Amino acid sequence: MTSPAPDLAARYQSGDPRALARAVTLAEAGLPAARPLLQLARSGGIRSVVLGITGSPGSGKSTLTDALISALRAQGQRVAVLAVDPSSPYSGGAILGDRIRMLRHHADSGVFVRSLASRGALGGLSARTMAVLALLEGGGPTGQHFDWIILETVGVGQSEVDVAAACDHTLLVVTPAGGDGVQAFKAGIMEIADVIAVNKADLPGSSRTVRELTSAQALGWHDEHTWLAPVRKTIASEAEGVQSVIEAVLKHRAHLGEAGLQERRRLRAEFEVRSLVQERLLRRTRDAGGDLYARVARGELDAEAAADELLGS
Ligand SMILES: Nc1nc2c(ncn2[C@@H]2O[C@H](COP(=O)(O)OP(=O)(O)OP(=O)(O)O)[C@@H](O)[C@H]2O)c(=O)[nH]1
Ligand SMILES: [Mg+2]
Repeated sequence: MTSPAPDLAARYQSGDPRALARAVTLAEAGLPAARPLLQLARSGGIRSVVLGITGSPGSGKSTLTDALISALRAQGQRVAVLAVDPSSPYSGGAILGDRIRMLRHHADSGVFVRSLASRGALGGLSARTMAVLALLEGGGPTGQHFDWIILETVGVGQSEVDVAAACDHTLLVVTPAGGDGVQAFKAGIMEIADVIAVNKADLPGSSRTVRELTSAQALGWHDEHTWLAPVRKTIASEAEGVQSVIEAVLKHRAHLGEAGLQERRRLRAEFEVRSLVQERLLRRTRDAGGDLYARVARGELDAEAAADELLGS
């Protein structure tokens, strides 16, 4: 078992980027050596705007992230980016491309970029992603911490629901429908978005897409307290509309308030712990289940009894 260098915690707390990188590696691997660092990290409380970005493959999430980094840096904000590759065929070479693009921020000590392979047992975001987010928030003394942490994931399968559970704010990136026909938005997607960017607004159909989104929101149940995700047009490749996205996120943060933010953090912790429970249960059922399944298949044991046996063991 790897244990951290004795001074790792001290270097991590002092804001040493190499210590942070090492801590992230330990947490990503799920090594016990990360646990004391994580406790340190979490004792620092809320210091960062944790923004999840999701949306279909190719919608412009990485381009927008890159533009957000530049805009935030221009305002003196320190930014960490975590790109989660759900290991789907969609994003095959894209992570490498993203890395290259973000290299222009590489020499900037106010920017920290890291890619993670998603090893979530269910193909979603794993508890390890949550641990890495906590490390990013907790590193360095106040003033040298990251003001913003951006989590980019491809919106496939479970991951876009997970991203909402993992972050303070969720930015959904969509693209104009183009041509004819009403754009179909995946069920549930409107509920998880706190801010919506209609990116590629240089392409035809963006105004109609904005209208479709806002009228879909108006149809849903809401009262005067309901947060309706602001819909903003962006041209990420030209860095257009980026400031209005930042303002919309901050408006959502003000809407949440201190109590709302604390509640989001509690939900994030719940998500993390439940992910760990799920992973462990899946591992246990995979490792211990072999013969049990054959017995169920042969009619020797009913499935409910097999489940009891696995959970009780
Ligand atoms: N026309 C136009 N193209 C854009 C815009 N923003 C991004 N793109 C292009 O869209 C393509 C995909 O952009 P990415 O930023 O890689 O998209 P992504 O959502 O991160 O993609 P995945 O990570 O693979 O899901 C690239 O070729 C970008 O240059 C935009 O505002 N307008
Ligand atoms: Mg990308």
